[in-house]
Formats: sequence, structure tokens, C-alpha cells
Amino acid sequence: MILITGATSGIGKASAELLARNHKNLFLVGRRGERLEKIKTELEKKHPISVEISELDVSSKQEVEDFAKKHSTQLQQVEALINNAGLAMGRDLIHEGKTDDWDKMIDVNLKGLLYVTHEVLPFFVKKKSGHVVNVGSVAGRWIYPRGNIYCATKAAVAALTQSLRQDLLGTGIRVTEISPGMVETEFSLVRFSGDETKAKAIYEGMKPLSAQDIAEAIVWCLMRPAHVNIQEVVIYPTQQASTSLVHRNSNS
Ligand code: NDP
Ligand code: 8X3
Repeated sequence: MILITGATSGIGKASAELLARNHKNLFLVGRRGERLEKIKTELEKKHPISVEISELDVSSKQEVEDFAKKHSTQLQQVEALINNAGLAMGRDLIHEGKTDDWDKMIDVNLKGLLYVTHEVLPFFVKKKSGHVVNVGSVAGRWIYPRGNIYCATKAAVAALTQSLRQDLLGTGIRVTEISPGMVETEFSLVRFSGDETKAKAIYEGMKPLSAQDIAEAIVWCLMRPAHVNIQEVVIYPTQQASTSLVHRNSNS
């Protein structure tokens, strides 16, 4: 069974779909329960797998602890955790930033990842196997103007991924970081508080990555033999050379 956080949309949902096609049982979590129900119904109808779902806000320590207590039997069966839930809020200059946005990004991208990992790792250590895949970002490696807190959370994800690998050395547990560039999902819509015009403008005149592109990389990492750990995967669209360097078609 593979546990995916933030499975209601984008990269998390695409990973669930691809893993289902590979006949993997799934445990999908996210805050939007209706979407989880729909994804479960569709995947179980199409594939010979079972899909567990649970509404979960990963940024709530209490909710994550309650989730782990309630589902301890299922968590024992988890072979891989995909820490995908995450978001950016705003694109303000740092001196104009909103501290509520900062809190949200730190709470979800950083603390949420830690809370969920903390509940799953003891089972992995006990069985001497397991795979943690953290969805970081190129934003954590190449900081860009107005990226500030989002970049900082993703830099922290990169640091924590390394820490996990070091602390877990010898346990048989694999730890991978996937760092995508621009992927067209609900990410920009969330970042700009539902402003579709602003969200669309981000990808204007260029072909971004799709959630499916990233899901394929995640699944490839998961499917390597147990002695192979893909430590880091950095994936950009062809029209993006760095976080600040994007080629846009001239007619756009
Ligand atoms: P989406 O907005 O499409 O998906 C984000 C997912 O995270 C949703 O399923 C959402 O579910 C979930 N999520 C958000 N907050 C919480 C929370 N508090 N608790 C549980 N789940 C939560 O964006 P992407 O698919 O693009 O983003 C997935 C990951 O990829 C993120 O970590 C993002 O930072 C990273 N990334 C994205 C890039 C991009 O350009 N799109 C590039 C690089 C990295 P729900 O709202 O139902 O809770
Ligand atoms: C998302 C990619 O460049 O919008 O992590 O920060 S970017």
C-alpha cells in the first residue's frame, strides 16, 4: 500500500492514478473529502486494487496523530509514503508579505511533511524497508525574487530529505526528493487565491510540465529494485532553464 498526501489534485492525484495502473493498493489523504470519495470510486472501478481514503489536514499535529491511531493497521502495510501535500501562497516581496500566508506554507510544506513522516517511519524501521518520496521543488534549490517563504520551505524539504537519508542509513529505507519546475496543476490557482487570470499567465507562451510527467518520475523511483535509491530528481520543462529563466513563444 502506498500512502499519498495531497492526493485530491495535481501531482498527488496523477501519482495515485499511475500507481493504480500498476496495481498498487493506495491510501489517499487530503482535505477535500468529496474528491477523495470520487477518486476512490473511479480507481477501484477501473483497477483490481483497494483504495483507503481519509480527510486529513497534514498541518494539524492533532489530526495527524488521530489519523495514525485510527489507521495503525493500515499504516503497518504502507510500503511507500509520498509526501506531496504542499502549496505556495502569494508572490509578495518579503517586506510586503502576509504572515498568515507564511504560517500556512511553513505549516503544510514543512511541519505537515514532518508530522506524517513521524507517524510512518517507526513501521518502516521495524520492517527494515520502506520508501519516503518527498516532493520538493526547484524553488528550494534556486531561490527566485518573491519566492521567499515558499523557497525557504522547499529548501527545508531538501535539507530534511538529506537528514532522513543520513539518519536512516542502514535501515534499508530509501529516501528520494523529486524537484519539479513549472507544473500546470491547481498550484498557481491556490497561490493566487483563485485568480484564474493570474494563474494562467504563469504558463503563457510556454509548455509546462504536467502532473503526469512528475507522477511518472515518482513511480519510476518507487519501482527500482530495493538496493537502488534514486536520491534526487530535478525536472524542468524544456522551456524553463532555471526558476527565473523561462522561454516564452514570441507570439504570446
Ligand atoms: P495542487 O494544488 O494541484 O495539489 C496540492 C495538493 O496538496 C492537493 O491535493 C491539496 O489537497 C493538498 N494539500 C494542500 N494543503 C494541504 C493540507 N493542509 N493537508 C493535506 N493536503 C493538503 O498542486 P501540485 O500538485 O502542483 O502540488 C503538489 C506538490 O508539488 C506541492 O508540494 C508543491 O509545492 C509541489 N510542486 C509543485 C510545482 C508546480 O509548479 N505545480 C513545482 C514544484 C513543486 P486538499 O486541498 O484537498 O487538501
Ligand atoms: C513550484 C515551482 O517555480 O513556481 O514549486 O516555485 S515555482
